[in-house]
Amino acid sequence: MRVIDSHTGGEPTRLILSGGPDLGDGSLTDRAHRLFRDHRDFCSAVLSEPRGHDAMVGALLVPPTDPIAAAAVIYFNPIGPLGMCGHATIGTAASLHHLGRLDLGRHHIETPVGTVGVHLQTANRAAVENVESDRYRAGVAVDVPGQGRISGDIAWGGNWFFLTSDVPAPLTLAHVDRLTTSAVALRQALAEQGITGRDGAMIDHIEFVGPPLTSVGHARNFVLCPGTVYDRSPCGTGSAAKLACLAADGDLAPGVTWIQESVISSTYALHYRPGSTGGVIATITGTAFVTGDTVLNFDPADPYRAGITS
Ligand code: PYC
Repeated sequence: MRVIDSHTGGEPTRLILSGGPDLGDGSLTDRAHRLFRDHRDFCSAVLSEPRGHDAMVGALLVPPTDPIAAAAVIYFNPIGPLGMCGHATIGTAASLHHLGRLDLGRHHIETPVGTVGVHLQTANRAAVENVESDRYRAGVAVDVPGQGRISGDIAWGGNWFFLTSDVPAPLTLAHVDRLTTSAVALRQALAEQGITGRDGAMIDHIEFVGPPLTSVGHARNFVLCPGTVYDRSPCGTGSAAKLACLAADGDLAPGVTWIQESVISSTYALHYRPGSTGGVIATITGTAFVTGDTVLNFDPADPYRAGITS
C-alpha cells in the first residue's frame, strides 16, 4: 500500500494512494460509512501502532462524484470517519503536489460533507475554502462531574464542536494530559445529557479556547478529536467553527484575518465571507510538509498486521 505522510502545523496526515478497500459506488457519505462498517481492520492497520499512532489522520483517495473535483477524499482517524478535515486537506494538496498530481493554483476536493476549494499557493502552503460553517446553539450549559457547570457554543465547521472558554488548565503542551481528561469528560457529559448537534448528531470534537500566547495570534485552542487524541494543529474545521461563532456574535467582520494558534503554537490564518444559509464560508490557510513516501507491508504472518487495538 503506497502512502504519503505529511504534517500540517504538527498534525499528521497519511494519504493512501493505492491498496485501499473497494467501497463501491454512491455518495462519499455512503462510502465513508462502508469504510467503517466493513473495513475497520484496514483503518486500524493503516493508522494505529505499530505502523502509525493515534493522532494520525487517514486520507483515502477515492473516485470523485463531483465533476469539478480534482480529487475525492474520505478522512478518518483510528476511531471513525471525519466529515471534513482542514489540516488533512492542506496535507493532501501538498502531498499530491509532491507526486506531480496537483499543480499550484486553484482546485476543488470532494469530501463526504461537500466539495471544498483549495488554493495551493506554494509547494507547502494552501488555503482551503471550507463548507459553510454555522453556530447552531449559543451559551449551552452542561454539568460535568468533577468540573461543575460549563457553558459553551455548539457549532458546525465540517465536524461538530462544543467550544468553551471555561478551560481547565493553561492551553500548553505541559497541560495536555489534564486538558485531554477534562475534554473527554465534557464530551461524555454532553452525550449523557442528550446535548447534540443538529438532527441529533454526536458532538465528537471539544474545543477549549483561550487568549493567544504568541505575538501573532488572536486566540489559542486545544481541540480534542474523536477518541482521546488532541489536534497538534489549530484544527481547520474547529477554527472554522470558531469563526462562525465570532461572526454570529458580531466580533469579526467578513474578510478580516484571524490567526488561530494551537496548543503547540502552530497557526492558521483565517477569514470568512457570508454563506448562503446564514453561516460563514471560512478560508483556512496553513502550511504542510511531506515527511514520508512509503510502501506499507502487511505480512500475513504478522500477528499485529491489523494494528494494535483494544
Ligand atoms: O483540521 O479539521 C481538522 C481536523 C479535524 C480532526 C483533526 N484535524
